[in-house]
Amino acid sequence: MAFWTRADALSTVGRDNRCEDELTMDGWTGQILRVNLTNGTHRVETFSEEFATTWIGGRGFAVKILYDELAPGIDPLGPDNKLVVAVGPISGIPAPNTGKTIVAAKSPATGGYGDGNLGTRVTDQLRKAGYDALIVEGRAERPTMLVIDDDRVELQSAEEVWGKGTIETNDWIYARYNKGVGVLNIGQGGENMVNFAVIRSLEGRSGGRPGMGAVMGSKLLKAIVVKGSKPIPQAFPAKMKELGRDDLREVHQIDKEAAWSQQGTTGVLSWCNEVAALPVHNFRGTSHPDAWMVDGERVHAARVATYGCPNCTMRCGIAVLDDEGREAEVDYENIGLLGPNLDLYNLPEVGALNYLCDDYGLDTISAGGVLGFYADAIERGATPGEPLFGDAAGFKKLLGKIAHREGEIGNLLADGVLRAARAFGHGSEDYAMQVKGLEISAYNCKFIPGMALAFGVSPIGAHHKESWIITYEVNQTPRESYGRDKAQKIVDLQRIRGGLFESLITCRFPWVEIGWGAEHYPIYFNTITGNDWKLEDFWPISDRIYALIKLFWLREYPDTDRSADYPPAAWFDPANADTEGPIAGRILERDKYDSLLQHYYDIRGYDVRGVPTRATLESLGLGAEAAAAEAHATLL
Ligand code: PTT
Ligand code: SF4
Repeated sequence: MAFWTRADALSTVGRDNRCEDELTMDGWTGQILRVNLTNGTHRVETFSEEFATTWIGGRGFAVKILYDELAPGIDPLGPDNKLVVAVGPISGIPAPNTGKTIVAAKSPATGGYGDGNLGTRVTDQLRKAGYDALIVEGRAERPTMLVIDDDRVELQSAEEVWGKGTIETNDWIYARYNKGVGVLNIGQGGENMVNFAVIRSLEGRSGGRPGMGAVMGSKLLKAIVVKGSKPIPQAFPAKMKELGRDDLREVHQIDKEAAWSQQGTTGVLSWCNEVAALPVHNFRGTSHPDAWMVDGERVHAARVATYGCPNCTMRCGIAVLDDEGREAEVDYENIGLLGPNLDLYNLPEVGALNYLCDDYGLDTISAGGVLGFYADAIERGATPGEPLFGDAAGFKKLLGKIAHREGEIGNLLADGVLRAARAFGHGSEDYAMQVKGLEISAYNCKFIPGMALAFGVSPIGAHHKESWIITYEVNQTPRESYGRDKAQKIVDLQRIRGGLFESLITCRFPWVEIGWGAEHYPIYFNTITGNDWKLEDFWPISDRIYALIKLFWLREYPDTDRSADYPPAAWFDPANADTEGPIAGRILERDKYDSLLQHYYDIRGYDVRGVPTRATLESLGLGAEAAAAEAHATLL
């Protein structure tokens, strides 16, 4: 066990021209805590105001740090990878839904940049402890818990809970500290380095789909606990307090009136079923007559508890009882992929799979994708095995094997669908539902071109969070269109969802779900930082973040081409078209998808491979990064 006080504090990441006693700047603490698990040291580093306003926070800080500090080709599960936990200027401020944090690292699932966003008390506690980001590097010798208490940074043994699930681990931590501390922890999935292991925080909150939990596990880091007591630096604290209080009240009023408060994200299931967008039977089908049995109304009726992130009145985490009477928090993605995608239409059974994913610390989306793919591969004869679709008990057992990497199949499936498909062969890669190695979220886009492209060009692999164009596309545009307007809409959504919300950093649901205008966010930003920015001032920053993420991928995959931005072959296969329903006989068209992709590249200033051009990089202030990138690949 190592214990540190603020030992070798104050090295610098670009000085901020302030004296060392005065480390804060309005809106940011100006400090990053770096912890090395190999040698048990830590140091506090400062960053400049220029760094802050160039990258804002959250994903912006994370990609800049990882791009600068990770050598290309490192093993994502080796000691050279780094885990970045980062917040932003409005994180943790008492204003609507600001309790979110980014966790980021090189992804073991994709080999590229990976991150996730989760609600946690770490958000405000890290800021109150005096840091805008935490970098964890190296690898501990034994199972370890990192405890940050303002300036005190301590490594404690976590041997007692190694091998335990996230629920028991969380209780163990709460028994040692009061419940006000911020906690990030992993379960057996992370410990065993399952490629889609997530990090868990409060009840019902999970993040880091592309294996951020596995990165923690590879470092033998079971948990991070954060306590802080300092004020968060703000330009106009009294004004912010008043504004935040009024806006929290207003959001709550709107939310109470909205259908959202009844069903949360699960409300979208019946819509997906109706418009033929639901993943059924490993994405082979797009709707099912029994889907109503696991829809938002059923979830609302079965609700036994409600979970939420800090500073949130919308509290979207709805818990139902699973088939063993345990509380399971169900979201649309979880139900879609662990339910209809596996031919399961019994809510308590679906809840049980959800509960196990939470406790093992596995991503529900990828877990559902992996289970569905394996059942499909058996059915199609690509691999031997007993039929699995509809077999809740069989899927539960398999999840346990995956979480423990038990046996040949458990170990293989723990690597995700792409690697499993490569091992099975027999053309199974065509129906391995993933992009860049990350399993597709619960939207079946066999005839939704814009949303298919959104998965294709998501910067972390197939995640819906960057650009959820689907409702706009299906409800407001000709679904069969591959026009430039859809590519433009994707870029617009990426700028706000993947750029603004992921760097500021705050939950996007008030904006997405109840129409809380985006114009509120520059107001919060300005009140906290003392700046005078408009919404459009954030777009170049968003574009810069996306471009640097692209360079991260390019460095890892110098031979990349546009095929990396394609969804799986199943969505282009006429034999896979629905035979009845609203999209009967329709399927994505490859040449038209390619032209839509080209529109996207053109709007973004990327070349035909999907790589930002030198001119684009220079216009985004990434000239130095462009020059460095030339060492790995040619830029146009
Ligand atoms: C997110 C992904 C999602 S997206 C869901 S349901 W969703 C799944 N939830 C899981 C879960 O639960 N348990 C589990 N073991 N794995 C899970 N994996 C899946 O993780 C999440 C909410 C949701 S619920 C969404 S859309 C919004 N996402 C936001 C985002 O990305 N950014 C942002 N600024 N605000 C957001 N608000 C909403 O937050 P990942 P959370 Mg999660 C049980 O992290 O890696 O991005 O994957 O964060 O605090 O749980 O909130 O219909
Ligand atoms: Fe968390 Fe949901 Fe509230 Fe967003 S709306 S902050 S995800 S509880």
